[in-house]
Amino acid sequence: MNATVVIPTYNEKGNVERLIEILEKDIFPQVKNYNMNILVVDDNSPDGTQEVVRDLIKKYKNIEISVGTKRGLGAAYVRGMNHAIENMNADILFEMDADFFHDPNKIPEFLEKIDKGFDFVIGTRYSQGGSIPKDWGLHRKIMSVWGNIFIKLLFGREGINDWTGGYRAVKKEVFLKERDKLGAFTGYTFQVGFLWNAVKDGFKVAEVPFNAEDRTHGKSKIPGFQTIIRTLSFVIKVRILEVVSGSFGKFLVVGGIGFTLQFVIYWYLAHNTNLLLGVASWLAAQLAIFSNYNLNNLWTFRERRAHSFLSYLIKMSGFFISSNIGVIVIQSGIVQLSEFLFGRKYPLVYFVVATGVLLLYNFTMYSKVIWRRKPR
Ligand SMILES: Nc1nc2c(ncn2[C@@H]2O[C@H](COP(=O)(O)OP(=O)(O)OP(=O)(O)O)[C@@H](O)[C@H]2O)c(=O)[nH]1
Ligand SMILES: [Mg+2]
Repeated sequence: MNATVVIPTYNEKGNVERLIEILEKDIFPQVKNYNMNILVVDDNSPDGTQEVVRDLIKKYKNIEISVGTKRGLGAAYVRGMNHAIENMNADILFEMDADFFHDPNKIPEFLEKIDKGFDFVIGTRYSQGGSIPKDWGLHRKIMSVWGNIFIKLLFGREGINDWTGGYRAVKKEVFLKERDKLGAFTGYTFQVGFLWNAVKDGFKVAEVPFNAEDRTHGKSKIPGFQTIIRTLSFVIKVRILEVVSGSFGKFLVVGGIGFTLQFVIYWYLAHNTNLLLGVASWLAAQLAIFSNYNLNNLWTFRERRAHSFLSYLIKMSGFFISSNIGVIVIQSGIVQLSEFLFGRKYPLVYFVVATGVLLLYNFTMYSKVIWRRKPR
């Protein structure tokens, strides 16, 4: 198996030579079951990074360089990983900064995780055993810690504690699968977007904690405010899309249709008949339940839908019974109690309040069922 450490560089003359020497002399000899290679991805750094690397290429046989125009970190990684797979036969691709932010001593640990069957191994600064640089200014520490907490909370994926870090090892299959989506990502969005898409596609993620070190050479490119805003917008956008297209979104759409149906019928009965409002609400609910059952059966729970007509009827009876408990006890109950207490003056208010409480009740039941079926 071949592993290539892909190192993007922009003006890293002062770092890249030292890093490559350490990799070659101290780290690679510790790795027994992989052929280790290095690919420097330089975007025509004006400081002479390329010349330094070309000298090292003469010295070591396992180094290559890919030169191109500067189009951001995402584009550099896509170009580099393509090069590593096509020209260097890489099975495993490492992401690593040139500035010693990433402790090279951890490389063997990443490969152990790969050997255990993980597809995407991430270095983490935010779990036990990891840390951010002690000498970072307060401003940068706060941005880094809170940015990551925000992303972690929004994504809510257990066991992933560092979404923005750039120290990683991935199997080439992961890169090939996600490649087309990556070129457009810049800055942190590349790291977040790559990991997010891999997680969505079911690749297995493991973590390796490491202590990040601030650069001692070269210019620090403190992340611009815009970069951070762009990354956070990306996170919010993909999460909303996920919720809307997921079963919870479908549940809400189905419930919304049911609600509309029930409301129209209830409104008609309230104004055109002498039925007690509780009875009118209950009758209208029967149509909503019928609609909810069928839409959920055909759409939300498509994979688990009833296949024979008999099981369709049995499931529907169960659904009607459980739904009616909510509808009679909670919804009609509140509407009827309100009519007794306040008279027939505000049918709309009674109905909206009752339905709100019903929704909370349904949602609680729903998440309890979901929680029971998928214990994590
Ligand atoms: N090829 C290429 N490499 C880049 C580009 N931007 C950054 N890099 C490299 O990517 C790695 C990470 O960038 P850094 O400049 O260290 O960014 P940072 O870690 O957020 O900030 P500092 O460490 O404080 O500078 C370094 O090795 C950079 O040289 C780019 O546009 N093209
Ligand atoms: Mg850095």
